[in-house]
Amino acid sequence: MIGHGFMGAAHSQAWRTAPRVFALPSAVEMSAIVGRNEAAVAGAAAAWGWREAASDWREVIARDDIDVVDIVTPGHSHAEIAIAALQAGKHVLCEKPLANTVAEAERMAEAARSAAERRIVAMLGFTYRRVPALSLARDLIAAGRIGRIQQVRAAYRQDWLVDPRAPLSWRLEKDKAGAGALGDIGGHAVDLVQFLTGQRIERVTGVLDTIVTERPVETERVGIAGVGGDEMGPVTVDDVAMFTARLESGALAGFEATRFATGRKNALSVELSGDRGAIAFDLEDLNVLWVYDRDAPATEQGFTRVVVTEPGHPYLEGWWPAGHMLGYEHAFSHQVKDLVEGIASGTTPAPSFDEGLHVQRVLAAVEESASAEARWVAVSAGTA
Ligand code: 4PW
Repeated sequence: MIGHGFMGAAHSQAWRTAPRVFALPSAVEMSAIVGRNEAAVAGAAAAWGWREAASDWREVIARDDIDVVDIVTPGHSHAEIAIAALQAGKHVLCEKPLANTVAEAERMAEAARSAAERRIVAMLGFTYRRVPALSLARDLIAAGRIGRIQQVRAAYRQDWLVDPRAPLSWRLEKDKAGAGALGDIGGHAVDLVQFLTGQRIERVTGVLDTIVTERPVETERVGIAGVGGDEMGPVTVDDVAMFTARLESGALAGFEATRFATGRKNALSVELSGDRGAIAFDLEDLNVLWVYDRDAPATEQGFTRVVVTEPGHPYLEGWWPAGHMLGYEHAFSHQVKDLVEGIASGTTPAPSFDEGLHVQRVLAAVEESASAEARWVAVSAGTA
């Protein structure tokens, strides 16, 4: 594992847990965790169950006893590490976003395509696809249960930046994060809509906004928000992104990504409206999928609350008896399960780097649209 922040903890937990819950085709050995801060990475190794801590990722990637490289660093280092690992013949799991720029993402996708010829797997960590309710949603949509999708609404809403004193963590620095709410959480919404509909986004129009332009420089990294001091620094990314998109079928999708949705903690929500029914989901209630069937008798119409905790639901076979809930961390174990199975069969599990590249292109198109002044149409002042 390269990196040892929040995502390092989440992925480590999954590497420990998945082999105990699912019958995996290969054993998992948590060999080494890598980071520049020696004390911090040694602490992470001990706390999360890695056999050793290391400080040079190039040395670790070159080792014969390493088969898989899990990249959980900020986006600006993904391309260099992932390409080197694939070229060294290692399977790669890369946290989202694939990269910070389309050019980097293109090089990564190219490296993944050539690695695939050697049965080397390169998987991208858009983990929410593996929340059972969302996997179920995908299955229902693919089976035609809501018919032709005519409109989609997707939002990823958080509120950890509402406080203007919340510090300037790396997620607010363009050179490390690539983009703000747009890239960090909007990318999840884009991936989810493309995953659920099975369609790519072809056109977008959008706006970006930075509500608080200066914040205290981070003095200590704690969780996502961190701790700040007296020194101030500029926010170089967006706080809010709102955009509309046209899918391959022509259907319209509306998107919102924000860290200023006061009261919304981690609300990734999606609603898909079809000509036979509809599906709705909110990550803040992640065991539930709302399903609407237009064929039900008029007297019984309404969204049905499906509790996705039965052994027959996706990924549920390994967990608890029927009716027992899952949480945020479980999707990471499902990701490890699919990755290890993919490695054993020589097939890259979705999302591939090519899918990540397309998400990156969508985000870049939103940025381009947002920077084009021409999109704003002034409302006429009128005379009355
Ligand atoms: O990928 C996202 C992050 O960068 C996450 O799913 C949530 O928002 C948690 O942290 C940020």
